Amino acid sequence: MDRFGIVDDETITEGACTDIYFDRTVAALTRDGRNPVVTAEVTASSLPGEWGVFCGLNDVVTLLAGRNLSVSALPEGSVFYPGEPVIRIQGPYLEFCIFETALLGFICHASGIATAAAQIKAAAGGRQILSFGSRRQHPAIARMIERAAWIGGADAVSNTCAPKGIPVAGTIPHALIMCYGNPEEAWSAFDRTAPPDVPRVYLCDTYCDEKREVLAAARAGATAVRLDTPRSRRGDMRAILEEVRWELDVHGFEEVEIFLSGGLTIDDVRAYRDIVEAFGVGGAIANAPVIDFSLDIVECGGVPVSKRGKKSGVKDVYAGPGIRVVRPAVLPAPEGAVSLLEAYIESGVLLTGCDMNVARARVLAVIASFSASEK
Ligand code: PCP
Repeated sequence: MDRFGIVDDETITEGACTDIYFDRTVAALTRDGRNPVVTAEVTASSLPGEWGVFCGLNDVVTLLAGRNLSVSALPEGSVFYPGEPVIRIQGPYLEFCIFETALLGFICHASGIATAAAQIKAAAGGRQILSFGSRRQHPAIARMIERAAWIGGADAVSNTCAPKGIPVAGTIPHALIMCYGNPEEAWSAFDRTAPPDVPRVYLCDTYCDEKREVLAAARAGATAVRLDTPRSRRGDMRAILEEVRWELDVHGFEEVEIFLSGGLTIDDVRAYRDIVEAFGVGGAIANAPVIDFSLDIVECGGVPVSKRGKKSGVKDVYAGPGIRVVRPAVLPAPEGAVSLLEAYIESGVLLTGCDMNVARARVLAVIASFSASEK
């Protein structure tokens, strides 16, 4: 079934979602009876910022478990830097040749989203980030998007297909206000039907000036007001936000929080984090540039090899106090440093899975250490 242009799980699992040159490679090697034992590494030579968040390993281990391969990797949610191998695969080349396309697709996309979410979360300085962007991508990958956004540090996500355990947040669209013809009736209808634990966040930009609508919302019982002011009306968004805050405070609604959404960038989050309690971020997370990972054979038949521009031989990533370095795995670890690569598959046997909450905790710990070192 490809009613929505979707490649199904089975096609991916059997290696049929691949670049055709891998089919040609399999044909050539099989005909000539060649299937060398190799080590391949996955690295990114450059990143959208200084660091990236590694994500999508869950799908890689699902794809490769049960094959005659051993796989080590940085744990999901690890912050990584250009040139560091994030995955190491060892075994007969034909065991994974046709899976390269899907494997890279999994991690390029998920890591791009997790990296953007983490950079935005770091910029938010403790304010909430909500992932609102699953509508910016094909619905078939909504679960992957929300998982990656969560691992990257988003506090909640909007898509109801998010993996179980991720908080799903959202209140009302402009459509509800259109259906009632005025915000007051729409807010009231939402209030009467939403479960009690759903925060009463009222959308306040539909027909009138924000300042007027937020006061009406506060009087109607809003716990927060959401401004989704269209680009054409923004002018000076900072001034609008300050005015809204002022009017809420002066009318006795100091506890009513301000949420902001609509085309937000990381710079907007940085610019308004002192006055906005939560940001709904769509495209800036869901449409994040992919991380350009590539997979290269670095050892063939026990001999270090590489194409031009790449370093041959099996590598390891080491970290310790003041140390972060990639070294040939044949050399001893630098003093005081430990290898960051962990075994996930040993001769086909899956050793451990990837827990999204553990991965997220890793990201949040690094973000906290970055902001501590900025102080
Ligand atoms: C949606 C929602 C958020 C948007 C998406 C986040 O906008 O209101 O603000 O995505 P973005 O960061 O990529 O803009 P609309 O499509 O305007 O939805 P609606 O009018 O139904 O609220």
